[in-house]
Amino acid sequence: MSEKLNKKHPRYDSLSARYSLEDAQKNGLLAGTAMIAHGRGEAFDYLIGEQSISSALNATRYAAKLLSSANKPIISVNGNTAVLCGDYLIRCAAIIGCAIEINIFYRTNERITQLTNLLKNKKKVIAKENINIENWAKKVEGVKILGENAKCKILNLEGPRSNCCCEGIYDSDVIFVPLEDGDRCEALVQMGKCVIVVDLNPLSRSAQMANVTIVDDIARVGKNLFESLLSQNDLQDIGPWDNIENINESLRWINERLIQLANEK
Ligand code: PTJ
Repeated sequence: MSEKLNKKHPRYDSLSARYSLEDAQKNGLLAGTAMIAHGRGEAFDYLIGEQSISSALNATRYAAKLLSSANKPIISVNGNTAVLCGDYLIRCAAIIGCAIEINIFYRTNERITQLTNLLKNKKKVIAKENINIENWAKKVEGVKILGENAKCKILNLEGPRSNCCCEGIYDSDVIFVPLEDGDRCEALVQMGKCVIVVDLNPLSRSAQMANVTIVDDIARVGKNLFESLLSQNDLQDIGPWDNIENINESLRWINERLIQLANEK
């Protein structure tokens, strides 16, 4: 589907994301409700202006700093995230030196296996990239893709969505977890983890619960996070962090944009 798209199309990014999700849905990688979740995100992205606003860029830079200095960082990936920015998150994990855990809300063994294969195949391609980082191929090959042997439980959470890997999410101190659900985000915070979420809806429960909230599209965040990790020097001056104030900044942005749009009509 995506090959038919003209790169000059004004909605190229948005349409190619939709088509990637459509293909992935047909191949059984996504949850049945994945498109609904994506559509909800798109609505907020429209209000934001389909761009990474300064509060989001600051949160992303702070996330890069936290992930780089953590003892046991982990990147958690669900179906939508793997399809929309699996490549960039593998690059980020290679720089951080952490594992990626496939941790999905609608858990089936088939989906875990398919998403594991997707990321392992992406790793092979990314390892061959000409990126100016010492031992790049080795670093990429070293990124563990966890998720299959989920023998531990996220505390205070019922059902299969509480399953996680003991050496991954369970043991982590800093967790990057895009498009998370509110209950699981709350449970992870209660376990004492530093939780970084990505959510286009600044008012969602996960956005409000997290320690660091990036109000931005996951595909843009993947690229921005990678660039922040590459330029470590720029990260020194960030923090202390006021997450509620940063979320409020994104709400003020949306508010001002709506007033501006209304005045243009
Ligand atoms: O692969 P699974 O089984 O883990 O399922 C993944 C989904 C996303 C279907 C599942 O986690 C789910 O149902 O999520 P929710 O509760 O609908 O929440 C999704 C949140 O992510 C919403 O608040 C959306 O605004 C937001 N969102 C959707 N697409 C994006 C996004 N945020 C950032 N970037 C996006 N592309």
